[in-house]
Amino acid sequence: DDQLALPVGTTLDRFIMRKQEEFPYATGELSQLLRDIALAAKIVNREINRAGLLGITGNYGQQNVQGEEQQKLDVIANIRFIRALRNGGEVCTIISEEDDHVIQTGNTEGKYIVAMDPLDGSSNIDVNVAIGTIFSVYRRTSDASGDGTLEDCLQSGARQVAAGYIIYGSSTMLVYTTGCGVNGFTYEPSLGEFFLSHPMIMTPSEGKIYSCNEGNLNSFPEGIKAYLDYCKEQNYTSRYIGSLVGDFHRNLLKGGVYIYPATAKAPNGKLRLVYECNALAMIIEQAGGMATDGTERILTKTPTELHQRSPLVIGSPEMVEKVHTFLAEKV
Ligand code: AHM
Ligand code: MG
Repeated sequence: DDQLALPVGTTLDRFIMRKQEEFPYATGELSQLLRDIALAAKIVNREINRAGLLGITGNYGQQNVQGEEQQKLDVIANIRFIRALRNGGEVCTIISEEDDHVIQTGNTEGKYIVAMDPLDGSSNIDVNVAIGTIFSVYRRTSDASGDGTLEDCLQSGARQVAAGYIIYGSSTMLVYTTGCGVNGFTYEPSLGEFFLSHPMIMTPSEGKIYSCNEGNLNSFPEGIKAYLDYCKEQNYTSRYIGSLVGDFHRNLLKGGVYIYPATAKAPNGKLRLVYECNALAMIIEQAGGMATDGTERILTKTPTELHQRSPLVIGSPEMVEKVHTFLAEKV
C-alpha cells in the first residue's frame, strides 16, 4: 500500500519559494533561474528516456533515413538549457562545454552568468549508463546592462552564488546549493515534479570508495600511485563509471574520493574548471567535503580561459587529506 501512495512532501518549486522568503531582500531572480534549470532538466530527462526509440543516440552529423540531420543528446541538451535560460530572462551570458565561445542570451538586463556542461559523461550516453548536467551560477560583476564580459565568466569558484547537478540515473535527481547546505530532489515522472528527498546532504568524513581511471595508472603522479597502493592495502572498494556526476553523486552519499589527476594524455587533468570542477567543489564543501587540484583548493583558482582544465581530487575530507599526504611525500 505504501508503494501506491503518492509522494507527499516538498516540491522543488515550493522549496525554492520558501528559501526565498527566508531572505527578505531577495528579488526572486535566482529562484526563477533555478526553476528554469529544473524545467530544462525535465525536458532533457524526457529526451534521454526516449533516446533509444527516437534514434538520437550515435554520432552528431549522422543522417536518419529521411535524410534529416540527427542530433546527439549532448547537442539537444545544450539547446534545451540555453533556450530555458534565454526564455527565463535572468541570465545574460552562458558558458557551455558545447560552445567554444560564450553565448550572449540577449537578456542584457540579466544579472546572472551560468556555466554548464549540459550533458556530461559522453561515453555513457549511448549505453544506458547514468549521465548528468552540471551548472554554476555567478552574479555578473560588470555593469548591470549589456552583454556579460569575459571577466564575468572567469570568476573564481568561490564567487558562485549557486551550483548543482542533475543526475539522469536509475532515478533522476537534481542536487543543488545556494551556499546554505546541499539539498537533493528526486523526479517523479508521472507527476512531472521534483520532490525533496535528500535534505541537507552531508558527506561522510571518511569513506572506503576510490574512483579513478586506473587505465591511466602508468602516467599518474607518483603520489597518486602510492595512494592507490594504500587503497588496496586497506581493501577499499574501486568504483568508476566514467560519468563524473554519477561517480561524484555516489561518493557524496556513501563516502569516497574521486581523482582525475594529470596524465600523459591530459597534462592538466581532463576536467574543466569553469563548468565541471567548480560546481562540484562548491557542493562538496557545502556537504562537509573537500575539493582540490592536489594542492590548491579548487574554489580559489582563478580561471584564465573558459575551457581550462584542472586536476581534481574531490570527496570525503579525510580521504582528500590522505591523498595530499601521499602527494607531498612523493614529489
Ligand atoms: P566529457 O565532458 O567529454 O563527457 O568528459 C568528462 C568525463 C567525466 O564525466 C568523466 O569523469 C571523465 O570524463 C572520464 O574520463 P576518462 O574516460 O578519461 O576516464
Ligand atoms: Mg563534460
